[in-house]
Amino acid sequence: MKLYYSPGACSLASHIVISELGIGTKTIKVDLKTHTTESGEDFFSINKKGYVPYLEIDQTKNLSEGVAILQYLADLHPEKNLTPEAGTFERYQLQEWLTFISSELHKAIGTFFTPDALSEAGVEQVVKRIQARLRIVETQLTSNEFLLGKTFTIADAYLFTILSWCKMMSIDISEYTNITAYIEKIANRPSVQAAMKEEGLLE
Ligand SMILES: N[C@@H](CCC(=O)N[C@@H](CS)C(=O)NCC(=O)O)C(=O)O
Repeated sequence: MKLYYSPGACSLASHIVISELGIGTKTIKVDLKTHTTESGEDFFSINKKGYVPYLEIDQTKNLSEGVAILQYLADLHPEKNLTPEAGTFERYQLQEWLTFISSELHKAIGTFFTPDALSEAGVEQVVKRIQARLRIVETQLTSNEFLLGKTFTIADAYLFTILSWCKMMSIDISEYTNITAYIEKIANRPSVQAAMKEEGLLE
């Protein structure tokens, strides 16, 4: 199995999950500016969507879309409890959060990777929307150690990855004390440290 990733991109969530599971998945770096892999292959010829994460499972199966990849990986090792079992109500709650992170946070915060695409008024509107969504996360973390309760799940790997962009984008999150403590806690997990080191994000 191979994971195509770019350092610090949304693919970090899948990388963290691979690290949590302790499976020796090969990781391949992709330059998203040129869409070439570290060995010089045209990434579009591997994944026609051209974006990471991308998981090559075997010669006949592959997956794109982070939310699908995260669930696929977690379901490989149910004993690691990174996701509630498929078919349970808790699994739908996990999917509720994964969808929220993907559509309400990932794409909104990701806008700032290309800030010139927005007018000043546009930036203001997007920041307002992000702040409203962050307040939802802040409230959820008031009584929950992790997004879904007492244990770390794939939703935490994803949320941590996206929240880590706020600093880079100069989005002020200092008023959210639960979120700030949560980021620090997740950042200190050995799996997260290992994945970040592998991506060259930590010494
Ligand atoms: N819908 C995809 C979006 C993935 C995505 O936005 N990937 C970004 C990095 S965070 C990317 O590879 N962008 C490069 C491109 O679109 O060419 C998912 O949720 O996995």
